[in-house]
Amino acid sequence: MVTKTKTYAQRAKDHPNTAAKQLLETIDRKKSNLCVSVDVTRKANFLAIIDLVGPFVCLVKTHIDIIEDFDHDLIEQLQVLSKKHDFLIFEDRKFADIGNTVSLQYSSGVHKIASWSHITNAHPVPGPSIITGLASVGKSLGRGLLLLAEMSTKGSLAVGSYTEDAVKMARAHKDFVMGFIAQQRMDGVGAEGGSGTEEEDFLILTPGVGLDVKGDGMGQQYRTPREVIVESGCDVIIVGRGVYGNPNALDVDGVRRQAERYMKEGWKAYLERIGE
Ligand code: 5IU
Repeated sequence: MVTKTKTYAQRAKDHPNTAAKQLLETIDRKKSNLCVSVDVTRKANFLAIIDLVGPFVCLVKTHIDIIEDFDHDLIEQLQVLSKKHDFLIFEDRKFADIGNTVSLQYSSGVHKIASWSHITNAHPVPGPSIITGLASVGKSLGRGLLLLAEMSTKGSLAVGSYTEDAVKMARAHKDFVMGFIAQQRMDGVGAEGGSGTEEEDFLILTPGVGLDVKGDGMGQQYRTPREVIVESGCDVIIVGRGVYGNPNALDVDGVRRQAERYMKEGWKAYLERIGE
């Protein structure tokens, strides 16, 4: 469990992946391991929420394809907010096709994800060619890829040998894969002899985090920041509705308050984990 007890700053210092290094540096600078997931369908709401939570997050997670009035100006404004508040951008695209197709989905179309998203993610289901396909676009831009090793939903099939094989795929492509979407640390998973390797430092970003409810009635399962960061050794908590509530009746002070609350809980858990 090497990376579990190291500080974010120590890990940032010699991380070989540009996006991972940027994220670890941002976490350390802002003392925030909170990523807010902004799953709303109107551009104005999307930007308003990001401007409110910006001071409290290291990362903003997007689902750009759900925005009904998407335009290029939205991306420009998102980038302005990313500079203003000092956070990175993670498009939660969950690529899942053959290498050639994902390289086009990543670089082209309406959204041109690779041009603005520091981090994106992919299902390992097609095998290693999904990584090489995405790397052919993103690597030279200094982007990072997260593999979906596990999911937070009830009955997820991403368990056991599937998860182990995802970790093995990542180990073979450390130049572009910076970590996992998972529910626990992956150190040692799928490794010979069952131990983690000293030289690998995959970041674990974890959705399914909430302080007030345990689920959403649609399969989502929530755990607390402490369970995620201390007990499971993950690095970044991803929180959506727990922060922004009802996007159609935006409570401006409430959003700010919840973002600060989750940021503080996430940081407190991290300090406990590293023994401070
Ligand atoms: N998300 C999950 N669970 C997963 C993966 C992604 O919840 O296993 I992979 C996404 C879905 C949504 C966000 O965009 O993270 C969680 O939002 P809520 O905190 O509102 O449930």
